[in-house]
Amino acid sequence: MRNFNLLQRLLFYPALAALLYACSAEPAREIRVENGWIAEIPPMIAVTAALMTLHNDSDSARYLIEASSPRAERIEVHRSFVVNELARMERQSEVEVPAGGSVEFSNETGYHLMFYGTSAIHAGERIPVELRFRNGTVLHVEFEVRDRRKMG
Ligand SMILES: [Cu+2]
Repeated sequence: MRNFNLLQRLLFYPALAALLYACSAEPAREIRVENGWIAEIPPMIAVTAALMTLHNDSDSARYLIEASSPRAERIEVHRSFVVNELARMERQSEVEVPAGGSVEFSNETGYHLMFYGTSAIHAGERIPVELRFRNGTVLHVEFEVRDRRKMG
């Protein structure tokens, strides 16, 4: 019995240490958001869009799958494009952030976060946003609200 306990302890502590290390060190650093911001919207309009740059400092691709905020009923990941001179946008099930690389959410790439059911937000406010990745990473960030005429 004593030998069994010793074996258990030898197996258990490294496993626990690895788990604690994974919890404390893994999630936050490998993916980061730069320059996240949301377009200000006038009262009575409940839809707006947010832009950002996602950086992946890890050595494998990461995939953004979901976003949410206490200030929006829901957020969808979109990409806009032009078909027959008409602007369209399409929901994305995931956006790849390449290993050691980045993805811009901008007017150039068309990627944006679409906020639905947003109460009036004003330039200068900071809005908490949660970003979820396919590998389980959850990122809590703040987006600054800016005048939409400066969007792009
Ligand atoms: Cu959209």
